[in-house]
Amino acid sequence: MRWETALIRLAELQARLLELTSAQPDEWLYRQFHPDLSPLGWHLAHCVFIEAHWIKACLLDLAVPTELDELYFPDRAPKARRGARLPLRDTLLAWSQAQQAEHRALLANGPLSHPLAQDAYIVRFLCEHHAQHLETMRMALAQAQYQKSPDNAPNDLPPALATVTHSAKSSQRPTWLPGSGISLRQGHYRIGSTESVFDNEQPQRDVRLNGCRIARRPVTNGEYLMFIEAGMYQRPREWSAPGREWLARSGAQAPGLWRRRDGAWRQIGPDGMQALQPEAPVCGLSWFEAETFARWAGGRLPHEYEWEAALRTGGMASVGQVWEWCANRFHPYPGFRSFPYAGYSTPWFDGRHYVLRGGSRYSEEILRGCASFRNFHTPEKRYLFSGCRLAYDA
Ligand code: AVJ
Ligand code: FE
Repeated sequence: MRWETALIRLAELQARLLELTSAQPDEWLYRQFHPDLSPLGWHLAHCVFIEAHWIKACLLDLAVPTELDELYFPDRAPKARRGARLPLRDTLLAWSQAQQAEHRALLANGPLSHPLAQDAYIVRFLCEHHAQHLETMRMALAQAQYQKSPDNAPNDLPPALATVTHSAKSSQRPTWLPGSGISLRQGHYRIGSTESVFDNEQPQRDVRLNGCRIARRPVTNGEYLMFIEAGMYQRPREWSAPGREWLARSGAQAPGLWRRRDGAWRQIGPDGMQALQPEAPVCGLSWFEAETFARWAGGRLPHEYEWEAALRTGGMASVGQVWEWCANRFHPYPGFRSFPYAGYSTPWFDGRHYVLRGGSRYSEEILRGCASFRNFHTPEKRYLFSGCRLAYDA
């Protein structure tokens, strides 16, 4: 990518981080809306700090004060302590804006000679890094909205019975129409990317797939309602052993971003609460819910390679509406080498993280609908903008 193009993109993402943070009430910059999510102010400052690390310290060999390391390197600062240690609003915003401008100025004179500057690599990496933090900030905002909008009918029918008459619906399952999906023939498919800034998408290679059918679109709210109305949250025996344990522990009765108001389901997003749209992709699922739903519907989750092959084959609709949980765990491709730092992927090849593909409607455009991009999270998370897609053996 041209250096100038990468710089324009970086400036856009910097501005978006600053705008999103500035738009929040004071107290919201410091609050942790979920134990696994950092305060909004921390995300902004972390992104600024990471820019300084790569541009000043690594590329230009400039001295960078080390006293911020303890707060803004994620592995050094426990999430619960981040809010209390952040500077006050005005200082935080002014510092961020000034640092961002300084970083742009340092890059403005053209490509630097450092190897990491080749093809604007580190600038592109920063853009993709910031884009992911922006989405996490939107997840935190959705949690804020969730807390602001409690269910308003506590003595209402239990959730499984709340929407329509239960008995008529309970035996219904989404019907898979043979031939309606994308047919992936047995054969070899290209996986990974040579252009991606991320180490975990490389090296690119061909893998052999057995062939499968994969739905053209993600599972919808309407289809997921059938799963709820069939009483699946009340039937632990239909879940896998770890799924059952999660179900008991979480007390879940519906997707993590659903609320019940006036006897009907609503969807929570970063901007507030909306009526649940039956045709829209279901959003806010844990991997356990996605996996159990797929089995109940007579199918399974796709392996991430099947997902990638199907996207490249064409015909997959609504990509970029929700992240889609895949069947498999996050793992290194054969010949994996970590860059630009070991912490981006390597710690998460721990057997606990599952892959998500696609991108959500709250993802920045540069992340959305990319064939090779691999997101990864632990399976109990349900504050993500996450859904799923059905696959079937051929
Ligand atoms: C790949 C989205 C799980 O946000 O924790 C951001 C990306 N890595 N800064 C995360 C990331 C370092 C990562 N996810
Ligand atoms: Fe980060």
